[in-house]
Amino acid sequence: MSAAEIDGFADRIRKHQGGMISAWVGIPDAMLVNHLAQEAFDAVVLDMQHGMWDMPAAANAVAQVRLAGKPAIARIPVGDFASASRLLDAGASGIIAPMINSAEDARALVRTTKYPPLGERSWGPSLALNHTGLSADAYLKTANELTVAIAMIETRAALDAIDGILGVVGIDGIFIGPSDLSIALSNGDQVAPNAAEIDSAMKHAVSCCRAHGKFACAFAGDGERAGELLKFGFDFVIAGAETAQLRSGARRAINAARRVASGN
Ligand code: 3PY
Ligand code: MG
Repeated sequence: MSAAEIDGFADRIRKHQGGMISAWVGIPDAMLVNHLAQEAFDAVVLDMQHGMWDMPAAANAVAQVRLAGKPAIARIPVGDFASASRLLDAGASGIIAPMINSAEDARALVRTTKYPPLGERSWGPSLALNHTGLSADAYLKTANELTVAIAMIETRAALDAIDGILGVVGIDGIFIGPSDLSIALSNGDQVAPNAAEIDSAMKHAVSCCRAHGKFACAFAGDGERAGELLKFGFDFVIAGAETAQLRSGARRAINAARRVASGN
């Protein structure tokens, strides 16, 4: 994919062009990202909230994803809006911000991810200019459109405020965190990301997004669940974290070797 096609990601997701499936990587290694990005994922998310990425490693990983012709998206740590603009400066195509619980939180995300007049993102996208091939002027004029700001909905407060969050100009879409949402809705009783109550909340979130003309993303623990979420109408889903994919791939290989060796 050319730089223009990679940067067309924001337009494609805003127009709901096909359910997208993304990789999700928390192990802070750009070479691991290089391998995963060769698979038929539509994007790669770098998880800086629960993954162990620091900024230089994340910037290198963004470059590896783009080298593979894909858009890179970064999930920042809670409230770390300063990192959001640095990751966009490094060439990320989008920012996922966890625990956005109010329209005010959503406005804080927009402030650092969008240039005026939408926000007050500070200037300094040297790597993004290299990656996109745009002049400074062209980047300034298009960056708000070429990148997406995504608010995570994963608490009771966020569900209650979802219309207000979606109504903030500059918020392009939402991302449901089903594990935290299940903990919140059960008052700390369980982590049950696939529970029926979460399904209802997710379907409700998709319909709110449609009403606001915005897109909906969500985390799924594996491919089967990701398929279900696409059927709910999500525009962009995760099909499991790389750690789970790595371990299940290893388990499958070991089991196959044992099965063949034992003649079963
Ligand atoms: C959640 O399920 O809470 C997430 O943040 C997805 O990783
Ligand atoms: Mg979460």
